[in-house]
Amino acid sequence: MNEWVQVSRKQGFVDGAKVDETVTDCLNVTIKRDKAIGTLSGNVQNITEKNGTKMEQENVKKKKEMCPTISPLLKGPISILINLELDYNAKKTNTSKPPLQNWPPTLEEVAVHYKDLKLGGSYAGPRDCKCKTSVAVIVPFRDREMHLRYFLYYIHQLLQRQQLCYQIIVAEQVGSETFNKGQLMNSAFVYANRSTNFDCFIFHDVDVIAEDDRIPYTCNSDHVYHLAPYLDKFNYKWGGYLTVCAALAFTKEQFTAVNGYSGEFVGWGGEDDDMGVRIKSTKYTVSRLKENYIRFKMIKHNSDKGNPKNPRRLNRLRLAHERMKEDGLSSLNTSTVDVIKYMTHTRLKLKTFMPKYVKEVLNRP
Ligand code: UDH
Ligand code: MN
Repeated sequence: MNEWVQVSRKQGFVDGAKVDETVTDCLNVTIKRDKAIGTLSGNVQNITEKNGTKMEQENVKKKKEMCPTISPLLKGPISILINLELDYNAKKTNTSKPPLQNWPPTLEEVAVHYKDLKLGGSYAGPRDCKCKTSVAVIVPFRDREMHLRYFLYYIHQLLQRQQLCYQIIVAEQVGSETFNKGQLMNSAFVYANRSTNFDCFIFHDVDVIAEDDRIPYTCNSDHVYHLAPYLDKFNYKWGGYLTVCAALAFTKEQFTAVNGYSGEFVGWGGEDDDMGVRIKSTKYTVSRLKENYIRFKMIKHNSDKGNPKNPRRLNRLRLAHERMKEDGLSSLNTSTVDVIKYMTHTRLKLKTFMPKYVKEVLNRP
């Protein structure tokens, strides 16, 4: 039996303090802590006690009942506050509103708000019942700190109301290479499987936020589940494309069957369409819910510097079928520069690699 380690919040400031203890994550699997990051004054995590709080010990002793199919904590629509310039609906609503001050909350404020999180951004489920599913939420990321603050503030609330066990894993690309979302997501999937036995993996854009807590953040073993087809940016209408964008849920079997995402789409576009083709060639289909509460906000933003539109994406897509077996999880060779455990999330710092065909194109005289 692993020992519980209590993570307490204390006054003070310890930034980047390195701690090597072993901690216990949401499913009672032992993981190595890579780093404990101190946060702003008034909210620092210190490892204080090896045998855990009384309440945690009692929870372990007492056999908990399974949580109900429908969580009693759900409230339905979530009012999401986004500063006006970042909101697609701003023009339709009240444009005279002043910008929100001190918003979105900082990572430290999010950590203070969600008291039951464990280091690394994981949650062991409600105190009074055993969660039915454990979910890894994987977020490809670079240089979107503001979006991440919104994302974390709202996602923890939703997942906890759904009585799930979960961990938020942010896969951050480091270095100056062009953004490679596919490689980041594959790498985070491999990382997640190493530490915990998750039932479900949700690949989620950082700028997309669910507007209702009834939108299930779980998996379906028969279908790859496309959570977020209805976005405010497109008036909550789905165009019926093959692409599977914004948020997508796979079981381990499903993600393995498609060999993960292609690692060959460099820059913006293509990898989501390619995933649509991959899923189509397996026994799985894509499912989308139709209830009118399936609504997502997308935070408005400009194009990112390191993520230009990929001019070769359509060309690559034509070869999607042929490449599927060799290109993806099976060809992954990103390097992990660091793993940082915040209270709100685990951050993988990853270096992606340049696909061979891109190198060849760049090296042409
Ligand atoms: N992402 C980052 N950093 C980057 C690029 C992408 O974190 O530099 C991640 C992030 O999770 C984002 C996701 O990758 O949500 C998808 O990238 P995106 O937001 O650029 O994709 P989207 O479809 O792009 O939103 C729309 C084009 C943006 C140009 C709009 C000009 N008006
Ligand atoms: Mn976006």
